[in-house]
Parts: sequence; C-alpha cells; structure tokens
Amino acid sequence: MKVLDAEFVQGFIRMADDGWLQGWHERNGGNLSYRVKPEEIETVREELNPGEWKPIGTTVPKLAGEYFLVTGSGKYFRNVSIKPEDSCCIIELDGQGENYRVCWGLVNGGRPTSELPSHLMNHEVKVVATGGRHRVIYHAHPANTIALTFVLPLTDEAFTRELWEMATECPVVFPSGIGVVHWMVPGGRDIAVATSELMKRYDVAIWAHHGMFCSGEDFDLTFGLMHTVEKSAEILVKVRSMQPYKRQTIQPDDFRRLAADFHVELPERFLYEKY
Ligand code: 2HA
Ligand code: ZN
Repeated sequence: MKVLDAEFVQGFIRMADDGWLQGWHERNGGNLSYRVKPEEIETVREELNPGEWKPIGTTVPKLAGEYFLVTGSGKYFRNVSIKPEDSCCIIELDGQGENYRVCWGLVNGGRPTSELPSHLMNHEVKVVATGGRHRVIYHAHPANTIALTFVLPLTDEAFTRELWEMATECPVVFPSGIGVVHWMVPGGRDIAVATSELMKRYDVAIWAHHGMFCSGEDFDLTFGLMHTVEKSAEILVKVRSMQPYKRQTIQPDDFRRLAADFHVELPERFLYEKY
C-alpha cells in the first residue's frame, strides 16, 4: 500500500488540518507524532527507503526499533494536507533508542520536528504508564491556554482546578489533571525531561508562555483533549475579561458527586477550599 493511502496516515493528516483550522499553528508552530503499530508499518513497508542514522538528542531505550510518523522541523501545519510527503516523515529508531533514520517523507529535505526529544520521551513514558495504549503526542500553541500562563500561578493545582471549573465535562475528560512546566528553552533534552516527568501522571502538560502537549490513544481522543482544555481556557479568559471574580462556580463537593456518577477518580489535592 502507498503510505499516503494508509488509514493512520490519513488520520494524522486530518488531525494536523484540524489543528491548523483551530488557529493553533501559526507559521511553523506545533508538532505531531504517532507511534505506528507493527501491523501498520508492514502495510507500507514496500515504500520505505531508510536514510542515514542520526542522533535523537536523548535516549529512549523502551522505544527501540519502533516507527513514528512525525511532522518536520520548520514545516507548516497548513501545508500538511496539501503536501504531506514534504511536511512529514516516518522515522525508525535503532536498537538502543539513541538514533533515528528517515524512512519516508521530507522529500525536499529537512529533519523531524525540533521537539523530537520531547515527543519521544513522552511516548516512552506513556508506553510504560498505559501499557502501550497511548500512541499520539500533540504539541500546539492555543492562544487562550497560553494567555492563562501570564495570569494564573504556574502550578498543576491552579491550572487543573481552574480549567476543571470552566466546563462540567472537563474533570471527566482529564481526571488526572494538568501539569505545568515553567518557562524553559524549547527543543532540547531538559524541557523533554521536565515534560515527560509530568506525563507519568497527566495526559496534558502546559508549557508556560509557549503552548500545550497532549497524549492520547488515537487522533480523536488526543485532538479532543487539546480542544477541551483550550475551550475551557477560552471560557476562563472570557469570564476574567468580564470581571475578576466568578460569582458562582462548581464547588469541591460538586466535583466529588460528579466523580462518583461518572466513575472517575479526581485527586483530592485539586479539590482544595478556595472561598
Ligand atoms: O515550531 O512549536 O516548540 C515548532 C514548535 C516548537
Ligand atoms: Zn511550540
């Protein structure tokens, strides 16, 4: 089968387009990666053409030998659906999880996403934490979430609680909460380590004054997670733009009742008394 005809590639392209249409990917902002299933890679193997091994910039031994579909460094999300073979690539990792090689795509040259260390370290953490269920890591620059990193305390507790309060579905969609990374230089191993530490516990990590990372099982769930968090952030921005304080909101005991009915566990450390 042609790579571009494979269902996982079509799903990847559609998600990139959806992110672009949301306005989360100005210029070359954001990046997306998918850990390809062994049976999926077999369906496209005839079109794979491995290049040179190159260092990842970190070590991910638990991902040794795996294949990933990723966006390219400096590539624009708005072009992914128009020229996917120029904007994306399939990479293979070596037996130590130290090097990668491009096997398909990036036909006009280039490298995988500048955030490859963060993507792969997050994938590695999620392979362990979810028994391999999570396959998608998504980074975007949604404006309302970023705006909140200038006004809320940069703590997991503040972001989780504030964003849970802004829409009843939120604690059900991200019951484990949200992690926050203070401002750091993007693209390297340090921010990858900080983010992947948070991903042991959460499916969402916010990078202060930069953007968001989400992890999920498939394209629908991962896009939906980013969309839900950003929608909640948008509501909070609107509320705070009207007046500094909420007149009424969802209270800790309301969250406890919701958790019981929807069969989710909400950590008590996010249900602190405020008023
Ligand atoms: O430009 O979003 O974090 C890609 C990015 C880097
Ligand atoms: Zn970014």
